[in-house]
Amino acid sequence: PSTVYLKDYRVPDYLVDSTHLHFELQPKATLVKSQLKIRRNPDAGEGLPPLLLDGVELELLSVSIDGQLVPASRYRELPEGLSIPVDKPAFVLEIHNRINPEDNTSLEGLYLSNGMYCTQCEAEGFRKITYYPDRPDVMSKFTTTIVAPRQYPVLLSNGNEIERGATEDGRQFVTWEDPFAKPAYLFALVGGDLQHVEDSYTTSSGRKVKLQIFTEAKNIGKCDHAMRSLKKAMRWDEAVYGREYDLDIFMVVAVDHFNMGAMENKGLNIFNSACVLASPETATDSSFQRIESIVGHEYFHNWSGNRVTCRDWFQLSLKEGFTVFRDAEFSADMNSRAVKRIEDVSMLRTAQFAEDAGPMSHPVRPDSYMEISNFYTLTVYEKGAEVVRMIHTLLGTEGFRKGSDLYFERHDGQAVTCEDFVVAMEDANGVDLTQFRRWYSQAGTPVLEVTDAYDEVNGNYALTVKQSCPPTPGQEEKLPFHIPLAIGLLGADGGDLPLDTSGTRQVVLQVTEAEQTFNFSGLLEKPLPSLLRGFSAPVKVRYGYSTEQLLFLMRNDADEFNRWDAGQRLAFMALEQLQQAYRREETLKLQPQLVEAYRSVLQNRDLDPALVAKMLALPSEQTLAEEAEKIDAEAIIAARRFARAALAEALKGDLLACYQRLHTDKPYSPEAADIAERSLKNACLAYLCVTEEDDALALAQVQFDSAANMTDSAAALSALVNHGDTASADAALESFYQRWQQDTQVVELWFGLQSSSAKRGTLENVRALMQHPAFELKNPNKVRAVIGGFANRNFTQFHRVDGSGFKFVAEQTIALDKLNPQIAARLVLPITRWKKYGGDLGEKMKTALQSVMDSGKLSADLYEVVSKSLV
Ligand code: HT7
Ligand code: ZN
Repeated sequence: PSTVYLKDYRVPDYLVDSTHLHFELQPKATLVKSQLKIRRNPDAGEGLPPLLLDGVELELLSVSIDGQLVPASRYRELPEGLSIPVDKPAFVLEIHNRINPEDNTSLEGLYLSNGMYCTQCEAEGFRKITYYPDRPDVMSKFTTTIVAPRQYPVLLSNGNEIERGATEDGRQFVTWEDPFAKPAYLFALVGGDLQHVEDSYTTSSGRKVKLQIFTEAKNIGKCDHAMRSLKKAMRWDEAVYGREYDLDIFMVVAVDHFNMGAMENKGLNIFNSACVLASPETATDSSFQRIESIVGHEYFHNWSGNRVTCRDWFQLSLKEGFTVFRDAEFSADMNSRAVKRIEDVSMLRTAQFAEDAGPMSHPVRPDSYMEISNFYTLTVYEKGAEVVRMIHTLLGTEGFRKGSDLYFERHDGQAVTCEDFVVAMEDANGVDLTQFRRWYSQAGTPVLEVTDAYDEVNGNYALTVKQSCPPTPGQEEKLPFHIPLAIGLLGADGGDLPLDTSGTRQVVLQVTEAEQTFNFSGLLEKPLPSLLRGFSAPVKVRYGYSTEQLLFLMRNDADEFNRWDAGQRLAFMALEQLQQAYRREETLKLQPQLVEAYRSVLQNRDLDPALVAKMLALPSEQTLAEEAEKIDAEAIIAARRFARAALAEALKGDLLACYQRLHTDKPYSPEAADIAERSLKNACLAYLCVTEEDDALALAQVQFDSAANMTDSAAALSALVNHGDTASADAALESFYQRWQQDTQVVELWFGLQSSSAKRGTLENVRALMQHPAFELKNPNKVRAVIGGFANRNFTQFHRVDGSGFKFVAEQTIALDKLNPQIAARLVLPITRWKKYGGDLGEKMKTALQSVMDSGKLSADLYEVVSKSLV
């Protein structure tokens, strides 16, 4: 596969003013007719170069220009496209081709999912439908006619329905027209036997929008939460960004086979069923919250992505980073802000930091790629969102809004760059973000070494910040970043000290140099710094906090995020000591201060219960692995297991009291306050079961037997699966499956609970799950639940010292690559980080990775990841 470089970007030679598509749906031979009004791009230079169209796995039937058939000898079929000679600056091109949705297991282009036709065109899937200039800077007005037999009564595409009727041979047709010009990646088509729920939304300017969610009949009772979330998102975007919806209809369709979470096609969002369908009986609280955020995310793309789109795929973070920032703020406003931030930062620190330090490390705006699908990454999405958040922090809420207003106004209907976004922010606020731009071009996670000095004679406090950034592939040296560092200074009474004469108690320091000292005067006591409040930048902060100082921050910091973070640092230090003791074969002992800190958190009734649940959770094994210089999996597992057991034993009285207080028979509601209480209650249950005591396991059994919602049921099942005797776990798993076997989303949860269990998810059991009738290698959700659950969420079994876990992932990757390259390229990721492991385990991981490389011809997707990771 060849490499595409950002520096090689050229404007398109030809533009497409209108696109008329005509589909005759058939499982193995869908006929596609496209009529494109093409004209020479005046910005592209002189002459009439050949028209180059992208096309992959298409059966070409005919090419006509202005109604005249072009003989096959005149055009050239290329390995991935078509080259057509051009002799006039404007013409109508008509192409007929055939495609095979039934055999399309890549889930890009047009495919069948459980008998439903659907499309996925981002990033480069449209070229699997017909020949087209499949690039985001070619924007066209689409009209789409779908013809299908009557067993597919619902036929949908983008925009408004303008006509429907019957064909002479008894099939039906529907025509859709999208009034907004769009790139091909936003095209969508759906055909199936679907039901829908309907509602409406009146925009602030008084326009009534029809809202419809389509799904198979059996899931029609699972659409209410998504509908409520959609209406909340529409209201929020009006209130916070002044953005209204622009069509008269907004449709959402749920499909079972989908490579990602959802897709923001104009007016016709397509969702992975797992990211839209929920009912209290079948979905957990985290699934409810995930749905709210993804429904918001896709809706927000209507402005940040569709009305203003990307010039090229290197600019992906322009829409994704901005939209993740928007959805995170939406979720924070709908739920607990601190808890949302903790969840996002935990994920960033664990998985994005690991990506940034690994072989596929790339900037938020990559410079090159072989396969763009590999760059739908945590760096582009989550770090990209942090970059937008930092702009928000630097400009303030009002300044950011002025910037986003200017951005949308200036670029509505255009395909633009990250640079255009930053320039709009600068122009609207009269600021200079020149140095800040390095966040888009430099990869790697910056590290801040912070030291301080207090002069009690003159009350001066000096905070010195040294920044550095480790080398990443192709970037040995980094220039200093512009880092907004939010801080507060705590006095002995735990309150924030005034930082200047105006009494400000929190400041955002502008860190721009490799080393910089910030001075604060008039301080009557030596303060304790609370650094990087709210995680104001995606960096690592090193400061030599003592145990006492962390305990103090945990109790007193005005910033809830930093209270949690102090607890994490404390736990991390304790786990580090345990790992060392384990390696030295010493008796393990947990710091008593940590136990007491957890006890007081547990007893603190003033804190949000969801925050308490987060504060009680030890850093995950993956987080510990990310922080380590070299990963010692065995020591990490032993240390964490010991600490958890010691905490459970020491705190069992408090855990039980808290569990009993929160375990009420209140009816289920997905409101934030109720979710918070359930999260703490179930965190207590999980800890109690770590003791393996009969009383605790009996609580789990009773909760499992009587639960009236999936959150409680799944939490109890998880406790039984991970603790206690195998017979009870077997019985619980079996009864759960018997009850829910017809429900796809619950079965996925059931798979995931087992494959990610240290106790249950042994390699033998995971292989057995793959033989289960409900498992399907062609369905990414099943692969993510079973194989992904094992490789990404079962640290213990995946790291078995014989390397069998790595070998298994390699085998499955090879098998999957034949069906779905995008998913194969993601599945392989856990075995690409072999360099971070010392000794034998690292060697075994590398051997497994090499076996993928040596297995024969790989897809471009998989080849890129494996070849870059073997260097
Ligand atoms: N913008 C959407 C991206 C997407 C995608 C990309 C590659 C392959 C399959 C895909 N499905 C959806 C999702 C989003 O960020 O909203
Ligand atoms: Zn997105």
